[in-house]
Amino acid sequence: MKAMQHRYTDRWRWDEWKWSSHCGNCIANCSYRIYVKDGEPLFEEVAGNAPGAEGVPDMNPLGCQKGAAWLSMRTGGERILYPMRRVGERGSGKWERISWDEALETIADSVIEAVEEQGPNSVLFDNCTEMGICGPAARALLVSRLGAATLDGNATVADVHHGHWLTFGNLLGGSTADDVFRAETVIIWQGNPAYTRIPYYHYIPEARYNGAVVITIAPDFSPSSVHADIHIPIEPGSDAAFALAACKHIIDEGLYDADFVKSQTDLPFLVKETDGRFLTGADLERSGKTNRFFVWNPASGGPEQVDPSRLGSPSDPALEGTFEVRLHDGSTVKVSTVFTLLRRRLEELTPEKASEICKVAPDVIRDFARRVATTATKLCNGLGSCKHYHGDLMERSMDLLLALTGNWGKPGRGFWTYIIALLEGEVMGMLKQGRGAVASEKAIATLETVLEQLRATDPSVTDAKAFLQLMRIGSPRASVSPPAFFFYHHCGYGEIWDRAGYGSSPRPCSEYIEEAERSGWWGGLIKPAPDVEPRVLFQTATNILRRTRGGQRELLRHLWPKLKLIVAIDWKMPTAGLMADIVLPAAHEAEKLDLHAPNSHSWERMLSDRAAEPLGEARSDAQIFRAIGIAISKRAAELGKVEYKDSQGALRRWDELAKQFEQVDEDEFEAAIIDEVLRDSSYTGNLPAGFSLQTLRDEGIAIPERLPRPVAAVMASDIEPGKPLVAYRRHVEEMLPYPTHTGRAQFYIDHPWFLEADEALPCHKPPPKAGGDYPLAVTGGHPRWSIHATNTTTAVILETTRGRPTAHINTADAASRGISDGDTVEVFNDVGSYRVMARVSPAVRPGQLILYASWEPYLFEEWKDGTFVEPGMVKWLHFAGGYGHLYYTELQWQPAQSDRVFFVDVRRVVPAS
Ligand SMILES: Nc1nc2c(c(=O)[nH]1)N[C@H]1C(S)=C(S)[C@@H](COP(=O)(O)OP(=O)(O)OC[C@H]3O[C@@H](n4cnc5c(=O)[nH]c(N)nc54)[C@H](O)[C@@H]3O)O[C@H]1N2
Ligand SMILES: Nc1nc2c(c(=O)[nH]1)N[C@H]1C(S)=C(S)[C@@H](COP(=O)(O)OP(=O)(O)OC[C@H]3O[C@@H](n4cnc5c(=O)[nH]c(N)nc54)[C@H](O)[C@@H]3O)O[C@H]1N2
Ligand code: SF4
Ligand SMILES: [Mo]
Repeated sequence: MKAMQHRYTDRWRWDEWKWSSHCGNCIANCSYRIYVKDGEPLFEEVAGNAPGAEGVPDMNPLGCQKGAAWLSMRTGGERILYPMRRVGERGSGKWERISWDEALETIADSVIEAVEEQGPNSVLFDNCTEMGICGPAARALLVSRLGAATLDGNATVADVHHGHWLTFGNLLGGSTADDVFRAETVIIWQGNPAYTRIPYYHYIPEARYNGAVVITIAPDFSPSSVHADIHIPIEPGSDAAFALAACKHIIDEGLYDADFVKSQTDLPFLVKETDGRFLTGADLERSGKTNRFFVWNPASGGPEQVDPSRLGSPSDPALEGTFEVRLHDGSTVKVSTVFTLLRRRLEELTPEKASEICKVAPDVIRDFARRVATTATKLCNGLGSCKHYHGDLMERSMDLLLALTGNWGKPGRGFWTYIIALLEGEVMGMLKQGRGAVASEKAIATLETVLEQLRATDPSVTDAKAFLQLMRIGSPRASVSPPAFFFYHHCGYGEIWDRAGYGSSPRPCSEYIEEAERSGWWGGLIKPAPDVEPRVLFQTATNILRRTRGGQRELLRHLWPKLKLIVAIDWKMPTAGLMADIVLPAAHEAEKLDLHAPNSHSWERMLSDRAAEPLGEARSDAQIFRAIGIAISKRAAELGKVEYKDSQGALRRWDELAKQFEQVDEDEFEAAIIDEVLRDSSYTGNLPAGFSLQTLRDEGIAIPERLPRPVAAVMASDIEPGKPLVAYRRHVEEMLPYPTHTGRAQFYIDHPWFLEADEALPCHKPPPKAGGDYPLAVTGGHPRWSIHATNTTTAVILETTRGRPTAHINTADAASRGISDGDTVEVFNDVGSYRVMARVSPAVRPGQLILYASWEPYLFEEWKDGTFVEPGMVKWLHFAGGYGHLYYTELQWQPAQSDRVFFVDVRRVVPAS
């Protein structure tokens, strides 16, 4: 008893504390304090310093069980403490400890050789889960100065909301988490916030106490269904049918908000019945513009041009009808409004018909529709819809539902999703040439000039469009590249993507990819080029073999043999590290200074300070990239090399890599990065006046006074201190156009491929039989117990679960195959197989198999994990470009792999012991 008492009181004998936070890729933003004694962290606890807003519960306490266990990962025996070099075959597990100098020299030599033989695009950087801004900032310096390539992280993970992009021309429509409290209906759809938004989940039950009805739409009785008022058990992959039937009911019953639809959307726009294209200025006048659109004016009985600079003008167009219009060549065509085409499309999709597809009772669809139409509805849309092959159709259907019911841009309505919550200093960092205040002023001046030039080109160019346009222009020159082309040209996916029945393309997928490349839609973005061999791969805070769909199966076979050097930078050993050549020890979160990477659940930024010395020879990610840059310059000089040709053929100097890093002392490197971002953010009014790293150290939190300008423009909203942030307000309140092709929330995409696919309007399409004709549909999700694989080897966390990978199967499906809980089963289809423990549960929908995407592959037999059965399809339509808002900018529109609803079967192999 006495000893226990001491253990308790000892805990409080700390001599100082430091601000802290964790992993960037739980996409939460929790502030902790680490208590330190004699230089060693004792424990950490939630800081509870998030501010509150008026009329809603405050955010605190932000935290989760992984956060509570984060420090145990520092000393729990999982760490890599020294640079390691492989001595046996890749994956043989034979390593030797080497010095940092030796590791850096080997890396530098391989990079120099790759650059000289294949060009710098043959050096690839892959990243994802880093803690904050310093590692990524240092990496960006290295990659862009070297001219190497980075795989776009939003597509490698498949968090691209294709459907929302098609509708809104951006991905920034998320309000803050506290706005959920003001909703009357909360829909949890394609996500599982009880697991994945743990610190913010309290707003959902709090909204319920406040009178809201919570609805979860999910095939399984998911953990987020447990606390919902209504669980709608949907057939996997049938969400568009469900949503569109609800839309039809709303239209048929006249429950839609006609004013909202007429002013905010393209539903009143006229489309030519002849070719399915919008009626544009170019149809009506010889010198007319293709980006001017028309509605029908019932008063004049003719088409009237839509004002491109203001929504809702003309103010009372016909929403429905088919009319005759005379074109400039003298011919006459029939035109219909998009709304009329929509009514036609939905004609067959009665709740009864949809019920056959989504297996939800017709009356449940009707009740749901009526509720959404009559209440302030918040759509808590997870990133699950991004991961379905036809996820774009699902999201467009959800968007349509919200549009018909006037459900965004107002308190308690619209989307609660994930957006990277940048500071203005980070945005400026991309534009600045050099450091310091003078460089900031110059960057702002240049930005103003370019924006002015862009706006002058056309009155339809709003600030949002101009900012996005600017990013678009910069994209080919930046180092980031959409990874689908890399998968296609260098990783062997073309064969799978072309398999009959696996996708939905009328012709083989590869024909569309080649057409997209020939059309120049992705000009300058395809890295490495098809004729360049990838040579060096750096992986920081990611696990390419686990994360990539079909990863181990395809990458080990097609990519690995081409790579002369694979470097993993991690603080413990990921499977892709086990298959690497060199592993570099990264500092744990408690061992480095960083500005925590946040998410738009709230826009505050938290500090994470250095509470302890790095263990062993670990270094922060930022320091590692700095050291690599300096080492490359040094080795080039030793080898007598001065210049090299980059992948565009321009000359670059080897010594510039070191120079840019050596401008700041090693000890000050991270502090300088953070301080500059904070000062720039303060300078532009994003953060309070005079805000610096010292302010953040004093206060632990940076509370923005307004959004960064580009974000405010695209989100059509801004921060009002002390109030929840509501996205898309300015569209609704000020009639500011959307950054889409038509300037409206756009439901009709008249790109030729979309017309070919019959997806100009949203519709339901069944998930293709990827994997083969098998009875079980695989879905997944992110686990409660781990941030991806990061915590799957943490002892204390493993003790809270079965401690090994499990796949969840329905009781009846298990019984019919003779499977009992705890048996080892083989999951198989036409592309592969793996073995896993069965977890039998009636909460799983019959016909569904759930594998939470988290486990380290090496925890499975022969390291064969779920990726072995994942086909890893991308949807061909997402290679489309050359149309209005269908263009690439970093993190946005681009193809990404799907992993939800492909097909497998299961057989028992080893009974439970
Ligand atoms: N604890 C924890 N938190 C995390 C993460 C983590 O790894 N661990 N990862 C973070 C990251 S990077 C991301 S991307 C997010 C992801 O988190 P979420 O956005 O919540 O997405 P998922 O976990 O993929 O969603 C899984 C849910 O989708 C539902 N679902 C599956 N198929 C269908 C379907 O066909 N229709 C419908 N309607 N529903 C379906 C299932 O019920 C399942 O529970 O979580 C973030 N937060
Ligand atoms: N089938 C399927 N696949 C999926 C998903 C799915 O739902 N289904 N989800 C996808 C999604 S949304 C995501 S976001 C990805 C996530 O995929 P990844 O980001 O690749 O996730 P992890 O496998 O956890 O790898 C992260 C590694 O970073 C290390 N790490 C943590 N912090 C740091 C740090 O500060 N520095 C360094 N150097 N290392 C650090 C951890 O130890 C861990 O090994 O997975 C994707 N893959
Ligand atoms: S792991 Fe993420 S959600 Fe959990 S406490 Fe840390 S920052 Fe918050
Ligand atoms: Mo993610």
